[in-house]
Amino acid sequence: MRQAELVVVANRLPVDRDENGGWRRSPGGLVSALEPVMRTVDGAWVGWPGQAGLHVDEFEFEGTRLVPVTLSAEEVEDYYEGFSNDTIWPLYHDVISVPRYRREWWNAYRKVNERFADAAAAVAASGATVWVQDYQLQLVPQLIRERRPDVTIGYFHHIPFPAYGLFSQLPWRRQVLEGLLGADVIGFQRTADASNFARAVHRQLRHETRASGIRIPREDGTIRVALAKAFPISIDTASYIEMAARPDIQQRAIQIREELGNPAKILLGVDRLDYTKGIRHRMKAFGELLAEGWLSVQNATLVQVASPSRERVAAYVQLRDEIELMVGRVNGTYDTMGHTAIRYLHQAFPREEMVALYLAADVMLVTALRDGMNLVAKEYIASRIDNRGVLVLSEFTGAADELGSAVRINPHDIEGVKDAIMQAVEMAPAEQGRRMRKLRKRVQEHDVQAWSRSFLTALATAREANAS
Ligand code: GDG
Repeated sequence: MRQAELVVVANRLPVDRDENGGWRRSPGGLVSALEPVMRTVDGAWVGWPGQAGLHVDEFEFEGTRLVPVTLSAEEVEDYYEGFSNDTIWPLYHDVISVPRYRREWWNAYRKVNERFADAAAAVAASGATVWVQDYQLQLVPQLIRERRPDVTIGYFHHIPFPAYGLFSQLPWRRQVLEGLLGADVIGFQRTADASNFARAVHRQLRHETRASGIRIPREDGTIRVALAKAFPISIDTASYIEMAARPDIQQRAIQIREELGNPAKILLGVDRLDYTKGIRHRMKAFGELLAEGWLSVQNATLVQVASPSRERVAAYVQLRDEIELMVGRVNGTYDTMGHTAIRYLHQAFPREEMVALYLAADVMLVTALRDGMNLVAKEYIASRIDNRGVLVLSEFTGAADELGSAVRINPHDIEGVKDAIMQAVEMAPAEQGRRMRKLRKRVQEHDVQAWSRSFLTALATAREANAS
């Protein structure tokens, strides 16, 4: 088979197994971001097929070569659920939950990162571009560089990069920084993340950091420059606009409102069930507004989609219990036969249903305590082709850097969240339109295709700079 000019390396392949043992395209934003690029070059995608112990040979899917990396059940536990989701995830989200540092997990992480790097090194054509995705694979850039000094390497970090005071807790902080520095371009969601990274590199490795990049001395005395910079990710905006214009989806939005008993206002939360998303803070604020009589179940319902996530990690099991206790209490106190306070859905829905929910929602609540970007906020905006609806947005999301016309909140300040919810519920249509038009302009001009283009352009520039 021909070697690939562009190799994407991500924890997951862009496909899911279907009932018949075949493959279907997974719905993620990254997949639609890279699809146009992959179609124009000889592309390959290296990733885990999603099932422990599943061994599959490489195969071609919709014109892209897919290279599966096999993980044993034990590796899924240690590398994925352990080090990725119980060490790095909580640490990088400002220790909202306590990170666990276990040496077996780190050893598995290293070993699995090597396997991904081997697979990528084997498929890349001479002088190819390799683009590594996210925190599960932080060692891969350097491991690829060691194997294939001829390729250009990019890395994009989808989650926050924490301040040095927190990052320095990590027993393997040097190895992680060295792993990331193997890339020519290291992309982050926000400028603050890129600065935190540069500072960690300076404190730990003493490399000089300039505006033009981080200067890494090579063994032969020359310098290699790695660029650490913000490339805020976005969504496939056109596909949301298209879905929002579909009569069947608009009809479904009307039906959702009817099924909820026609409340005057529908508030909506959509999140993976994750402790970073501030679901409890949002419910607390909503519950207090009901208790104090500012809202009633006849005039307001909160729909909370909490899609199942990482269900074998203890912190997620506990969070689910806490949230479900809270929903039970609020609903038990305020529900009537015909109206509910919180319609809680611990389920995953098709994208069409999500867009119908976005269309039905008068107020979208994004109350994350820490979030790399938060695509839900952008999806809501893209879907509001009627220029109505209000986005309440936590300032601790990457999205807050771009979406200045949202109603901003500090989710820790429950009184502030209550005020923001009331401001959103009572906002006049003209004011909604004024804000929504500005927000829509941003997500239309800056979609996920623009994101991948700008990253790949920076990578091409870095290649030229380091070659000269
Ligand atoms: C990470 C970073 C960063 C959710 N439930 C359902 C469903 N979803 C979709 C949403 C959205 C996506 O999942 C979630 O993306 P977010 O950005 O909100 O959050 P994370 O999953 O934490 O993503 C984050 C992102 O990476 C990209 O860089 O923004 O900060 O944490 O697209 O719509 N989709 C469907 N059914 C569901 O039930 N179909």
